[in-house]
Amino acid sequence: MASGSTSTPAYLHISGISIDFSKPSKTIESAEVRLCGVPKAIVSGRDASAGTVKKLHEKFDRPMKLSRGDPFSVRLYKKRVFMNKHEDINFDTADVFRAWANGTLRNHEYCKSHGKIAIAVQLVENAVTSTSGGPVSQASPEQAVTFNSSEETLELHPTTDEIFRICPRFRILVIGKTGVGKSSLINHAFGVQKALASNEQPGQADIDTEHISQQNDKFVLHDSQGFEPGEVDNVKIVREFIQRRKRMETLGDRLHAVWLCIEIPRAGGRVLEVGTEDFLQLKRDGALGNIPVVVVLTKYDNYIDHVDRTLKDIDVDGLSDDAVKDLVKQRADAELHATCAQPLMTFAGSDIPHAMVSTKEIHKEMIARLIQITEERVCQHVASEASVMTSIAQRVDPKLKIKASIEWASFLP
Ligand SMILES: Nc1nc2c(ncn2[C@@H]2O[C@H](COP(=O)(O)OP(=O)(O)OP(=O)(O)O)[C@@H](O)[C@H]2O)c(=O)[nH]1
Ligand SMILES: [Mg+2]
Repeated sequence: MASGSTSTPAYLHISGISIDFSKPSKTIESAEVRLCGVPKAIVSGRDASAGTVKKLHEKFDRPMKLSRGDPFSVRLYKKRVFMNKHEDINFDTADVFRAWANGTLRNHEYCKSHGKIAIAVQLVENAVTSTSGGPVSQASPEQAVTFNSSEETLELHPTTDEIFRICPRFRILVIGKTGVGKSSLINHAFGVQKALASNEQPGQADIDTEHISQQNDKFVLHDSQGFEPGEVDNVKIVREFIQRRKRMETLGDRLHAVWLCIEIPRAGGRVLEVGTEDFLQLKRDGALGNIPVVVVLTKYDNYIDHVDRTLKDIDVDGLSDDAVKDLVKQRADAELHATCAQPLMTFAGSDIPHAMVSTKEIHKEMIARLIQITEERVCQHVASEASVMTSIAQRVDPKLKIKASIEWASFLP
């Protein structure tokens, strides 16, 4: 039977999964599905007498909710002699949605082959149960919204389900002058290709506009164009926005963090300008409340290139390529400490952390560090639920998501 659906739904639910290893080449010990980095073991269908696992299948009593941009994979653990050895089979979730919308799925199953392994993912659209615990039914997206108030919507996982209900998205305000690298940073941090709608020109964005990406709907972005020296209007707009969001009733509507982006100045330039100082002063004086503000110093790689260019022959004589790289990094970090980190700490104090970033792949860990700093502050100053959403929304470091789900589990009764 074809799926019969012609439009692309906002969500699909995964109601079960089957993995067939019956072709002889693999020696699989166990497997799990991983949605947004949160693992769930596939345990049914094991035949202990058979030695190695030939088939696994799992039916989820509470189907897992799949959004279009969610990372979804199956992890296979090889037999014990290769302890800790695993292999991830990633699914292209956009393709899953496409296949559903095209009506090409047989029996509502999305099938994928990986070498000699066959995986079938059973899907339902907007699965709901009745409060009486009756059978699973299917509903249109509109119906599902109505059912939400009176009936239980089936969700991802007991733990993440609870988090999504309390705080459906990580809400962040990104401030920075045009060209400092806001959109590029968001794209890398949250794994999206376009952070802002294409009809919006730089500088025209309204701070109240909620940008939600189809590729990752776990975060909502507000955007502001930074502070020009001597111009007080934008400081006022941002302050009022933060105060307005602070008064909102639900955690999901409140702002969870601010990234104030500043491009690392070229040698001799000042890191803080008057408008930025005015904003940081507000934060320091408590006028913005608890909202975590992280200063993000962008385009670190440009500074590395600059230091590299200033090296003299005598500095690098006899050094290997790696040693030259280390030397450049040490010099850059020492200079940036003196010209950026120190003045920032002196002005902003220890309550306003900073992180340097670059969107170049080799500096990926810098964005992971920014996420980690942000997550810690959100946890301390906003709410643990929002900090878990910070980790779930990011797409830089899968380990953070697992940590988030484990930590969240300890909050539950
Ligand atoms: N070298 C380098 N270039 C970067 C980095 N981040 C962004 N860029 C480049 O800087 C330019 C501006 O980046 P955007 O992300 O569009 O800047 P923005 O702050 O969103 O600018 P507006 O949308 O105009 O406000 C682009 O050409 C990016 O490719 C980085 O880490 N290193
Ligand atoms: Mg932009």
